[in-house]
Amino acid sequence: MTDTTITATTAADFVVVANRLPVDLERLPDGTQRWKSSPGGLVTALDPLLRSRRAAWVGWPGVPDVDVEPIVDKDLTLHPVMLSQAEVTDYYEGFSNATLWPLYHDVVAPPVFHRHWWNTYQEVNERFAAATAKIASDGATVWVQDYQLQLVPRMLRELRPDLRIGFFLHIPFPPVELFMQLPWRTELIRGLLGADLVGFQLPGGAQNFLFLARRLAGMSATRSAVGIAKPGQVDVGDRTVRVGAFPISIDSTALDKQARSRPIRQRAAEIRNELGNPATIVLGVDRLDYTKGIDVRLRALGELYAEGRISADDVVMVQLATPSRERVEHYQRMRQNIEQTVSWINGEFGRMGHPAVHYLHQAIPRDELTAIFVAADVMLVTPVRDGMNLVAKEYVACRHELTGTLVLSEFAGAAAELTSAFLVNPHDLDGIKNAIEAAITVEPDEERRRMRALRRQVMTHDVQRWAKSFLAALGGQEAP
Ligand code: GDG
Repeated sequence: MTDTTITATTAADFVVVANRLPVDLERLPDGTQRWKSSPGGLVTALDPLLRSRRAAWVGWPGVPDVDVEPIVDKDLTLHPVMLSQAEVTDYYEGFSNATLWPLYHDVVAPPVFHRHWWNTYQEVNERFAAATAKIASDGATVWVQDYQLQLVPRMLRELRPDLRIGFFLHIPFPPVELFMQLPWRTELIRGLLGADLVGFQLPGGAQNFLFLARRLAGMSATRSAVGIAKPGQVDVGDRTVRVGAFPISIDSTALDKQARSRPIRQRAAEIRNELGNPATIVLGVDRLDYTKGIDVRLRALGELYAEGRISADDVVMVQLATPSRERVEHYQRMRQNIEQTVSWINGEFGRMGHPAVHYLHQAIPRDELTAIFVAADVMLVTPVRDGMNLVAKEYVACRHELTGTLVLSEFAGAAAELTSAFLVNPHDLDGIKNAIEAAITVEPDEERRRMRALRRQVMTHDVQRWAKSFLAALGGQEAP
């Protein structure tokens, strides 16, 4: 142990390090603050592991300029990392979301490179590493999450060589030619190589990383063995870094159970009614992000209405667009563009009291979202690039009656597993239009066959299996 101030009660054997804590701090109008739980997929996935040992979570509480004490939430210690408003601007909105996010998503928007953003990214990563070093017990397992914290593995290893460190990237790892644009490319690769295991969603990301480790950091890398949960390796001095693909998933059993429950089924019927009982409900659910291809699917739908291939009397679309990164400039322009397209479609093809597209720019409660998945006949998931896309898997988990069709972009990580969806190239507008039409008019036999195959994959490959296989590989074992 390098830090003698840690006591038995604060030292943790298992530490998750993520940009955000699993709870958000909320500032109330009267100036007081309170914690609000925001249980995401990661918390659900890790829940059994977090409960079974002395566990901690290091992350930012979501509000700038507040320095709060650690809290214990059902046996899990939460360690808030303080970020100033300037750091949120430069590290989070800047380097993470205006440099790395577009660069890692095939530069669908031009990445912006600013040296002062990079400096802040380094400083904030150092703060996360220091906070983790302080609370991890001797030989603890630490699991660092995602693109905001790629320097943490190396920084943490320097502070605490005794730790076992895993890193998982939730977004795509880009092709070598694109990654090479980054002025700080070598530092990032070296940062990741501080881990014992670096995990990606797909084997392609792992391969890109292995190539770059050899090229930029001069390491000797073995590429041949890369495959799902079969890591390749990079030799870094006397250490070996394992590299592999671990496609993330959802808590399929819990969602399936919820979708079968009476209140959800009742609410789904109500939603259908509220939408005017159309023959077909088409659904899109996304964070409002330019990678998600919301514009592409709206355009496809609009052209189908315009050509009379579908009619707003029987086909109605619901597009939920959760507000996201609203202070980043590119997101503001994209929102305007999408909202204009929605207005165009409704103006041209809607009727009084019967819009063709129901568009909500709001976060919806989880139960309501499940009911919408149950109500929808066709799910459109058309990102131009996506690490995985959990929405596609969630829709499948809600379709126990084997009805419903999924139109899925080939450029979502989920397409590698969900091969029985109607797969589309999101750049091919005619292809998307044909797939939407095919999904709406599918024969019941084919609909069932496809959904059965999709469910076989989603129900057996759940998020618990994902976490277990990553941690088994981190512990030096092959995944079960
Ligand atoms: C990143 C990667 C990767 C959406 N709107 C509401 C709501 N959601 C939930 C969905 C789903 C989650 O948010 C979104 O997950 P995705 O995977 O679709 O997308 P990202 O946020 O971009 O996630 C992605 C993921 O990390 C995991 O590794 O799959 O590729 O980009 O669970 O249901 N939930 C509620 N209300 C909403 O309005 N309650």
